[in-house]
Amino acid sequence: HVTEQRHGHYIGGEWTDGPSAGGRPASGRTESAESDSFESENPATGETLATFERGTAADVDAALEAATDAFEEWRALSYIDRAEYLWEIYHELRDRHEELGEIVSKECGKEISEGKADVTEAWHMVEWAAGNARHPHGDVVPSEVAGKDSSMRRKPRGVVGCITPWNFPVAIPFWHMAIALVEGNTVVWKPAEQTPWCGQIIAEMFEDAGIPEGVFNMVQGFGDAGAAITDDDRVDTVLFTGSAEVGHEIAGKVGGEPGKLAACEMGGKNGIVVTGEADLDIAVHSAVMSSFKTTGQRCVSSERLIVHEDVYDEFKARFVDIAEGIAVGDPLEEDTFMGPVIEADHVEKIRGYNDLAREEGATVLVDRFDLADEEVPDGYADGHWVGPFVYEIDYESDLRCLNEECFGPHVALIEYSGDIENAVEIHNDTPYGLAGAIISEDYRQINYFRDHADLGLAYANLPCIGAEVQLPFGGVKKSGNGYPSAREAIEAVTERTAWTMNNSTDIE
Ligand code: TXE
Repeated sequence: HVTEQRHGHYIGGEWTDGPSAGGRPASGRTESAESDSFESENPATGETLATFERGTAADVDAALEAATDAFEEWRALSYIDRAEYLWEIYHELRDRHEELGEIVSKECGKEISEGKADVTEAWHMVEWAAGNARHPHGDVVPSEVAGKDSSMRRKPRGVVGCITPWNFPVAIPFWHMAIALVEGNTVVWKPAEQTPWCGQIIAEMFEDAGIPEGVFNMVQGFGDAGAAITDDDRVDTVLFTGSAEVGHEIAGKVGGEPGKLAACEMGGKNGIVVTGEADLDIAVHSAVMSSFKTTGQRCVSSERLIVHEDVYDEFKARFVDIAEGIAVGDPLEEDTFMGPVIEADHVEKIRGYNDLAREEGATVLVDRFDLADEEVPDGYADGHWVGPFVYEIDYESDLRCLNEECFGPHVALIEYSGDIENAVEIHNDTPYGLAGAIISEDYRQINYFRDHADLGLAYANLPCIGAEVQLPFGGVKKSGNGYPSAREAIEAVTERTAWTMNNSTDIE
């Protein structure tokens, strides 16, 4: 449905340009002079893809009213009935896999197989959440007193506000929303401002699935619209994935409100430890995949490779060789490994971190930041291109380049000596704690890493790159408070009732 027309919000079961622009139906219309709009851009070409209404507090207010009004009827449905709507969306995601995968690729610059994988991950999440409707739920607990039944029961919390980033524009929204909805909550969602087209298609899927009006609402817009969601008293739970800066602000604000809850997942300064007897084929593959896939813009991308002195030189030579040759190019071409980064400002952010590493004493091993003209695909000169930047540096605790998330193909090699304890000490020496990996053939070192690395997600002999929907996804330290996604999100979107019932006539 994305065409030259301007696209609206989906509020209370209607496409609308929202109260801020007069509340007219949005579809079929051309242009509204009264409200602000914004454009979705293809980061590979710089061309405009489509134009969208820019949501304001008034539009969020209308969406929250619709979600609040819809809550009682939605929660009254059985789990199975609620899950039926999600199964419809599951089929839509499968049916529109190619189309939506291509839109992801066009709108956020991901190489096409990754664009499609974003959609696959979304339906995995929907499958898991909808399947949950037939799983045991709550706990029966033996009572301390004969003749009494005790159990822990779950209830939906009410209205869930979901705020999502651009780097997984289809998967992350479903990580938040699928479980919130099946548990009986209603939702107000704000997609990232960089990926409104994906937001539009997802909202169309909910419409096509016939979800009752007001149960799912989508307001397009920027951080001010996000803040209008988090700050409103009608919102019972906020699920957020995005930057540490905004996540901490939300966790602080919402966490201070009685009865409100926020679960936030922020980024990381992720690391891979390669021990002295590691299999270097696995180590190099893992590091390349984790550091360069999605052009380094995954929550779990690695920016620090902590390598034992016994294998350092060989690892470095092999990693550098691959980084020199990695194919950067048109994300729609299957042989591309890295597409562009999301936007012009992000190119400058990455440039800043590359410069900072130099200033802090790095020896640069690969600098393809400014791609040679012939590396940029024909006709794509206005895209947001960067290539790999790899450096080695002597570890020091307070170097900013080893502590701050760059979110690009910017990778430090750090040599360590001695035991796994030394590697883990370096690994843990950042404010973050999202994802990390150990590459080792020694199970004792692997177990030490598992038990002592400050991480929400830890991998052994695997690229630090993915996530499974049936496991919790979230971080420790600056990387998060709580789990806005996957299994543990149930805790954030349900209320627990400790239920005790007297089955005897004894009233003591
Ligand atoms: O994040 P923001 P951005 C990191 C990564 C990246 C940086 C900035 O380092 O370079 O964050 O990315 C909405 N109240 N990660 O700008 O601003 C915003 O509109 C409520 C890591 O994309 O946090 C968008 O929908 N909402 C991360 C969402 O928050 C607000 C993935 C995320 O935007 C808001 C993405 C406010 N005050 C970026 N301000 C990960 N977890 O891996 C903005 N938003």
